[in-house]
Amino acid sequence: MRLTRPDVRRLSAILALALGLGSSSAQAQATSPLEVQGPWVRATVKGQQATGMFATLTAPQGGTLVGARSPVAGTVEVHEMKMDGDVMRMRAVPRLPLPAGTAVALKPGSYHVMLMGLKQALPSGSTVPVTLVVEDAQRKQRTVDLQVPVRQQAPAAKADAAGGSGHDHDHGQGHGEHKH
Ligand SMILES: [Cu+2]
Repeated sequence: MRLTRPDVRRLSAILALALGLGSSSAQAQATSPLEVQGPWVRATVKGQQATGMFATLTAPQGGTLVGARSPVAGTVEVHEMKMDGDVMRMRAVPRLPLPAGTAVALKPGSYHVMLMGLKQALPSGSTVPVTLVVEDAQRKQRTVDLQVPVRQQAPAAKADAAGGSGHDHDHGQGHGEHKH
């Protein structure tokens, strides 16, 4: 191969853009306080009020996730799910710390971005715009715009399906009872 390193980097940027990954990976690394990997929103059916968005977040310089918004939802909050005895409970997390260079997983049964007051059904295969609001290491608020694919389940859910499926189910049901 006679490709030099810059060539390779340019090539992968072009590839990423061609694949529609530009906003979540290549561009984000150059200009954003936040790297977002594998974002997805759980599909909903008509009449469903809420769902979750998941992704792995890394703030290279460190920061804090302080909010999110989306045109498809009336209210968007960062939440955490935790077992409280036998009951799975969900609470709002107004400030989610993102230690420098550390991947923080938003995933079913744990942290998630909660989309509430949905204005439409979100079918699998569609795309949802989500903006994450991050306070960077200098305490400046920055926004990260994402186009998030809607899926029935996590992209690589098979490996931890045994531990995660029960929570997933509770998660979905819990959302319906969630009052805001
Ligand atoms: Cu939630």
